[in-house]
Amino acid sequence: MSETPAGQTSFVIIISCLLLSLLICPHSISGDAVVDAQAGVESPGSMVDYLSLETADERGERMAWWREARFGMFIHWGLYAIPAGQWKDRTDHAEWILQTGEIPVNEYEKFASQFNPVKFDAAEWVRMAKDAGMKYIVITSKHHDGFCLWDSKLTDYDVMDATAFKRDILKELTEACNREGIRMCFYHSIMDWHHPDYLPRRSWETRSAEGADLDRYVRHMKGQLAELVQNYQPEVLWFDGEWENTWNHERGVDLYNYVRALKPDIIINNRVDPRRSETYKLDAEKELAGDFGTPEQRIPATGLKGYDWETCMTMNDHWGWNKFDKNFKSSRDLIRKLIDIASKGGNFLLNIGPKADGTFPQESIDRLRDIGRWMKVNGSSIYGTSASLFESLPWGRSTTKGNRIYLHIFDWPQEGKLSVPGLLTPVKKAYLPARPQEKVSVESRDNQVLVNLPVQPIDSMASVVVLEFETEPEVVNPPHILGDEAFYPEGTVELVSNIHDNIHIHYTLDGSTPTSQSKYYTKPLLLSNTTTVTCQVYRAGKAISAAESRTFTLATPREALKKSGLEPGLRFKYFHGQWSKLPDYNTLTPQSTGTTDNFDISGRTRREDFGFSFIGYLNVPTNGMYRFYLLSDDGSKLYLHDEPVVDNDGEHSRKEKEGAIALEAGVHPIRAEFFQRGGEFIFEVSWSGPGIDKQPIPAGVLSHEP
Ligand code: FHN
Repeated sequence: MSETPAGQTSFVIIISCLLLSLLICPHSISGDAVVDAQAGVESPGSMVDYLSLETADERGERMAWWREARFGMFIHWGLYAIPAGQWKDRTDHAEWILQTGEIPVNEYEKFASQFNPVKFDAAEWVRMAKDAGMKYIVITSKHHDGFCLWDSKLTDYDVMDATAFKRDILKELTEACNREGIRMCFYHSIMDWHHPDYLPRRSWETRSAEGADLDRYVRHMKGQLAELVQNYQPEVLWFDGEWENTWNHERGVDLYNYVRALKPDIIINNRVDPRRSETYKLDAEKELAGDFGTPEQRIPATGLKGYDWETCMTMNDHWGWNKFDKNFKSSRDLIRKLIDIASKGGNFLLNIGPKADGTFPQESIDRLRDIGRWMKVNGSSIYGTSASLFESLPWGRSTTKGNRIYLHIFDWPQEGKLSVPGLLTPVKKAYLPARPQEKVSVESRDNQVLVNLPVQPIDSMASVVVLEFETEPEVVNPPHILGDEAFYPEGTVELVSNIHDNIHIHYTLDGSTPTSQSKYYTKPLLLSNTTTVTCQVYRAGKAISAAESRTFTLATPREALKKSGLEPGLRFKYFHGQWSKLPDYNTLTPQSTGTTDNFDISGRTRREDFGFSFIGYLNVPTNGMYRFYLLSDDGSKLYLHDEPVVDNDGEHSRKEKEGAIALEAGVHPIRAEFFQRGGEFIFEVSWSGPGIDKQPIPAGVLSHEP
């Protein structure tokens, strides 16, 4: 793809505007030059649309190094390292301390004069990342607090002008990375709690928003991104802080294209776009900007199939340095998380929160060293691999690369006999990367392969066995048994195999293991009673997969209540409080109460630390199985007859959970609870049922006691 001339032109305009604007714009009180950094640059949206123009091959070429790398270091470092997690009587803060400690900006700025990390050694940081087997580093160029770790011409609120340190941290790190062949990447927060033009202000702030101009802030942010990209050539722009109501999809797409125009081969995460979910999907009706998904502090159960994705995770419980937080994950846990992520086709971005003096916490150093030892021997089972061909392995994980399968053994088999189910391709040879000289024999038995290993585990962290084949290996997994666990009045079950040539799926309905004489699957099974379905894949009359079994239950509809005189809508209670999961609202005094048409949280009076409880009745049109859905950020729960039907509790980004219950036609007591801690928030209650496609529960079926 050719570089867009406009991209070059706009950059020249950007820099000339920067220089011109610095001559005419006074610094604001907060140290941010209120600079119209992008005055004269093409208006947003006039950028080349990289999202739709790029072909799959071009994208594959651009993503190649990132997919090969699989493992990177995240670094959260900035002024927040100075308080080290403590503010007044609380010690659970970190990089959010300005917000969680409600520290006024002009108070927080004082940390800058204390920031002098004299022990900072970029070469040492990069060496520790490289020795740990990490291939890229993502560091916070600017976190939500707005403080810049590079010499920005667009603000004095940076390490060169506001601190005694006066060294360009990003420049030193970039040079060290270039020397060591490590890819330098920048985290950059869209949300900026310092810049006078960023909106919204924090709910507790007294700093005036008078004259704030978000479009001017966006031009400022683009100007700084131009500095970062042009001066340091990062390989990834890792956006964050995209969830506030002033940022939207259009701005995200524009920013994505703007940064691509600055450096067409750069990779950008999905947090440039508030539409991000944990999958990354570029489809017509719901285009998402961004090149990879970013599940945080979690590993998606089956990965994000068909997408590029990266789990980011802390070693303890905080991103930024908190000297009180000793809850570090063990080296073994971190190695097994790396393996688990790679076995699902993802990257692992493991975080370090350096101390104010510029050193890594010793606990982090120790874990990096242990991981490096393991990676030195077994890194080939991670780098450049793709997801496991096995849907699950009872003793561990696996990854795939060409004509090799890497087995990662967490639980060592009895007498060293490792069973590998469903391998259809003969094994050419097997060996141990940790003991290349040692012979490893393999034998085939029924529908599994037995690998004869030493009696004792090879590596307590995780042992790797390589299986090599003449061609790319083929694996048959146990059939999928698809259907709703509980059904009423009838249930439908489908049996699906991951392979299709010359096979039958034989099954039984009495819990016994099928044989070649059992019925085989030709169309969906119709159930009218509680049934256990057991099935197995057969080829030429022989079982080639493990058996799979699932029980489906005929549900008894909950009886409707005899109610009259109900009034339309729900009762609600609104609460203030800070929770990490739903409290027992019955024990709390509400800020306000009232009635509302629906599960409506617009009555909130702030953006953080609030909750709702909605109570009333749901009028169900006919007997049947009803499915309920809760989409929320943060936590939520739905009850019918005081029985939890959907549990989406906890602090999390937007996430939907569902649950089903059989109901008789008529009125049923319903209760929904929600809480919001910080960041983006959303709360939606939907349902589906006989003749009802998935939709928000309409007001017309909700009522409450008068
Ligand atoms: O608010 C940030 C948080 O401080 C941290 O940077 C994480 C890392 O991915 N991202 C946001 C929370 O999702």
